[in-house]
Amino acid sequence: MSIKTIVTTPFADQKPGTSGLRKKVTAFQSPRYLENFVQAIFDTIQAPSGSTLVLGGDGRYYNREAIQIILKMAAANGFGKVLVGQGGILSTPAASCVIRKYATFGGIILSASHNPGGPDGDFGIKYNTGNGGPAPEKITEAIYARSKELTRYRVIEAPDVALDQTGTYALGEMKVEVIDPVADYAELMESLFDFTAIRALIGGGFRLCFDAMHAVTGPYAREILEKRLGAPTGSVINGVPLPDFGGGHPDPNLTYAHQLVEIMVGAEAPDFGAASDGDGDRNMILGRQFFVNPSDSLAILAANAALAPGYAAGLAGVARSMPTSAAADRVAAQLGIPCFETPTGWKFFGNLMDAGKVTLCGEESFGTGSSHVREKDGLWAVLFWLNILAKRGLPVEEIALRHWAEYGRNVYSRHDYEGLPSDAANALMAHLKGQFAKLPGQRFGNYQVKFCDDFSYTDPIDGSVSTGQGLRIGFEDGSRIVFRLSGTGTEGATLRIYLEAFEPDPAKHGQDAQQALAGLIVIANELSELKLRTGREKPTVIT
Ligand code: VG1
Ligand code: CO
Repeated sequence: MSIKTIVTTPFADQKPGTSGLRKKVTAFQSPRYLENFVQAIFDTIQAPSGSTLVLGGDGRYYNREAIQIILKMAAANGFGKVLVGQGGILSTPAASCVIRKYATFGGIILSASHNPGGPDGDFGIKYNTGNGGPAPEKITEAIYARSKELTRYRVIEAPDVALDQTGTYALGEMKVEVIDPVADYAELMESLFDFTAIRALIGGGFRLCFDAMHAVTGPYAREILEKRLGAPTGSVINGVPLPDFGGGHPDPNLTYAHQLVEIMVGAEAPDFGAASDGDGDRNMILGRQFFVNPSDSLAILAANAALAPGYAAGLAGVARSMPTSAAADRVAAQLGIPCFETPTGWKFFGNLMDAGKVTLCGEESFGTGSSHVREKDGLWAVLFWLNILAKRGLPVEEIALRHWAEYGRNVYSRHDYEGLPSDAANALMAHLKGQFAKLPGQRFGNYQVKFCDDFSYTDPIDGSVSTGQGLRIGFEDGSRIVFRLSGTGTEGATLRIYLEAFEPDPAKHGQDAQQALAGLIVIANELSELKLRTGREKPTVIT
């Protein structure tokens, strides 16, 4: 088998964002683009000859083609074996699970997560290290640096590998093992949660609806929820992964998961609804006519963790990203465990989990997870909720209301403005930052500014520093506004405004978040000159 060295020239734009390199499919299809980035990964990670790699993706358009290219490049770069999900499928948490279980050198995950797919949609690629987690910034920066100086890549000439049958195949000197993408993951879930109790709950007439949004979780949810836990066939909707996600936007929020939302607000609504995203690492949890904010979900899981067998021994600590509400902090304080505040993106949780400092982690963006893998995990969160519901025997809404009554409610919302011109978004951020010197002490209605800063983080384990992670304006009463630009989009800029206020009074806990936060929303819009600078009257997505 001949290894070919292909001469190339660098692309200037291969800088990984919050979660890997995401671009339009057409960008990845342009000659040498994918190859260059993959070679930059291989050159950076310096895997010893004969190492094993995990490879899979969320099934979106171009997944199969990319897998064939990466396999041939892995063979040319001295890997001994690649574990690939059947059909090229591996959800992000399942990839993390497989990397850890088989102690591989690392893995490559093909996904643009919640971004739309199809020929005109998005594609993405990211590298995960041997702990199963997204490569830390030190490595992603090195990959980017390497991509800018690349002069050649290596690939073998060989026929494509059959991906649709499990089994072991030879590709040059390298072995390709096509594995069942669900089995290892499902086994891990059974080890963490009380499947017997959940089966009894479902057997007793409890009804659930899981929306896989035509993305990667379909096969996982069918196997676990319908087959192993006995939910009636059809409990999983949109369960067949499609290359274009059925034309939808596989983002489990109130806007894009509208089919599920309509079911859950309807008269015949089931007891429990959930959805996951393109690559299976996000989750949205709904009760009957009730939405669980992801920040609250993290806090509720932490408070009830002892009910799940995998967490009965207690939590070492919890971690949340900075824009996530402080609801989890209150639970941690009561449990007497530490709570860490990290920048946005799962890569910042890895060191804390590896060091045994935290067990549960979460983000406001529908991401929750634990040290069982090193990625956020959508179905894991769904099973955790089902475990809690089975043990407590209360409706979702009642669990949330009782939680707030005990801890107080961190009323929370995120407003996203998608597809803004980058110049306008950058100028808005600069304008905000320019006011920071004079804001502290100023009063706006009922709110007095206590502090403002641009969040930066020093990793407590390796001391690495990450700056420019979001503009924070904190008020004397503990409420706050955070402004951030997204690092996962592929078109223009997305501005995220995160709003949070604390409400101790249970009589007010039923209030609509947008109403409760109305005062802060006005302040956020005025301080940022939002309308003037973006021309937008209202957010694209409200969470
Ligand atoms: C978004 C979320 C962030 C999440 C990231 C990757 O990033 O805000 O919390 O970790 O997506 O999730 P950003 O930079 O667009 O705000 V996923 O499910 O897209 O891998
Ligand atoms: Co995702």
